[in-house]
Amino acid sequence: MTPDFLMEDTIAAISTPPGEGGIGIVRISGKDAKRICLTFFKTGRKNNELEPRRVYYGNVVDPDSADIIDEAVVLYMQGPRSYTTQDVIEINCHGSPIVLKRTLELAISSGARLAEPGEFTMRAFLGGRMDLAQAEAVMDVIRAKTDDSRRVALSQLKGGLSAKINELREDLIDFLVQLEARIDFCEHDIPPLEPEYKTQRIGKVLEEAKNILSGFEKGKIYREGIRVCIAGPPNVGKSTLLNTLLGEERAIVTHIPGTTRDKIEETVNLKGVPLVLADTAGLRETGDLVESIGIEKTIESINNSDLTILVIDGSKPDGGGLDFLPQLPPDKKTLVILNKSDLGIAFDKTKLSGAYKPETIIETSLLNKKGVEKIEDRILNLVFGGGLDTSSEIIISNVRHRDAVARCTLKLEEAQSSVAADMPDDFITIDLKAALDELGEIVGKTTAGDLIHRIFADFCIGK
Ligand SMILES: Nc1nc2c(ncn2[C@@H]2O[C@H](COP(=O)(O)OP(=O)(O)OP(=O)(O)O)[C@@H](O)[C@H]2O)c(=O)[nH]1
Ligand SMILES: [Mg+2]
Repeated sequence: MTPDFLMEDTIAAISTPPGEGGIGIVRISGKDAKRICLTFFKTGRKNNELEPRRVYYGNVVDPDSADIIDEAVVLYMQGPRSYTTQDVIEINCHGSPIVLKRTLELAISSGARLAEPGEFTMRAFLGGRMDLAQAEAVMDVIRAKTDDSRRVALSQLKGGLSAKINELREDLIDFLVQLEARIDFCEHDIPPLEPEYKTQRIGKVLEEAKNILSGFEKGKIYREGIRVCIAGPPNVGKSTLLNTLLGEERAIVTHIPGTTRDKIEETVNLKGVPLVLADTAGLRETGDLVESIGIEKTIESINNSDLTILVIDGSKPDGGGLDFLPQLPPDKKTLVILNKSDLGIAFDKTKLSGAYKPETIIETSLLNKKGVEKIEDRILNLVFGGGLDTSSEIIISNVRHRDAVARCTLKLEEAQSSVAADMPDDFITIDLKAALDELGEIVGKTTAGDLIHRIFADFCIGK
């Protein structure tokens, strides 16, 4: 792929979040960045020039009206030693939406084009400053929900995943060279490879690829969080549970059944793991239109969750009304909370024993904050099976990477079958080359242009 035409225009965008702030930054990247900036940035010196790696104080001035838009500090980073590998200008203004908009408009009227989402990082990739997996990690660092999420993303940004993938690619290439040599030259020049040797070489890469795959679920959780739906009959303490886990009075709690009508979603940090908690409308038969829409949302939320916390009123023989509960999918991870234990447990737990394992049923009194830690431990246990170490292993978190590794393992397995069936080496090399391409897609060595555009379209503007 020739990246030149994608790097041709000079692009500009507001790189700080919308709204008011102490400072706001307009970023410009491309060969005309400096010229464009100098058409409206005035340092007040005789020669209005910018030297690389220096910081300049001056004014942003509309060249047509001579109107001073704001004071600003400008940094000039000369390519290739910049984020995008091109000339980059950062104009630090006051964090005012109007100032930033006017400054961006001046950059555009002076010849820059409005950057597309992720276009600065796409240039960093196309310019060879980072590979595709690293570029994708930029957004994961920005969006990290907890410190552990950040650590996983940063390790990918620093090239941890890329190094592992490149190691596997090198292994495959090295083996392919040996096979190709035997295809190209006749047998008496080089002795053929033993089938055991071939199996061992492919098997090693296959095993490592499978190891990477097995860490995906964990990685995805760090990246996106666990979606937890709190559901159950009305008035059992669902909103109390949300507030307790959140540590603030987010949802309204009253003694009136049907208090929560619309779904409330909040993210909490549970020992480094992001939980996206949804408090929902209590499930019951109702003639109320608003409430029945809320109940539809509850059922949708249960279906979309990774984990359902079913709260019931343990002090009542009927659990507060279990008849209206939807059939939970059998493979759904579920935790059952028998709440209000301070009033005595009247609910017969054996009613649950067919459907739920005893360790997933917890008695609590949320009013007295009893049993909360147990809930937290069981959530982590259900999702991770206990293990929670982000420091040592390579963790993949991105579906695109997972799919590529999965396709790679399929190709390696096909190659193994060809070896077992004593097929000629050219058959084996076809599968190995396909496996190699799949790994190349992760780091961007064999990735199609339109896919690259799609990947960066998921970024925010100005990054
Ligand atoms: N005794 C006792 N009362 C509790 C406990 N937990 C919650 N409550 C009370 O139960 C009532 C209902 O609590 P909510 O958290 O609003 O219940 P909910 O399930 O969200 O109810 P809806 O939104 O109506 O579906 C409130 O008066 C709470 O104070 C508990 O452990 N013990
Ligand atoms: Mg509620």
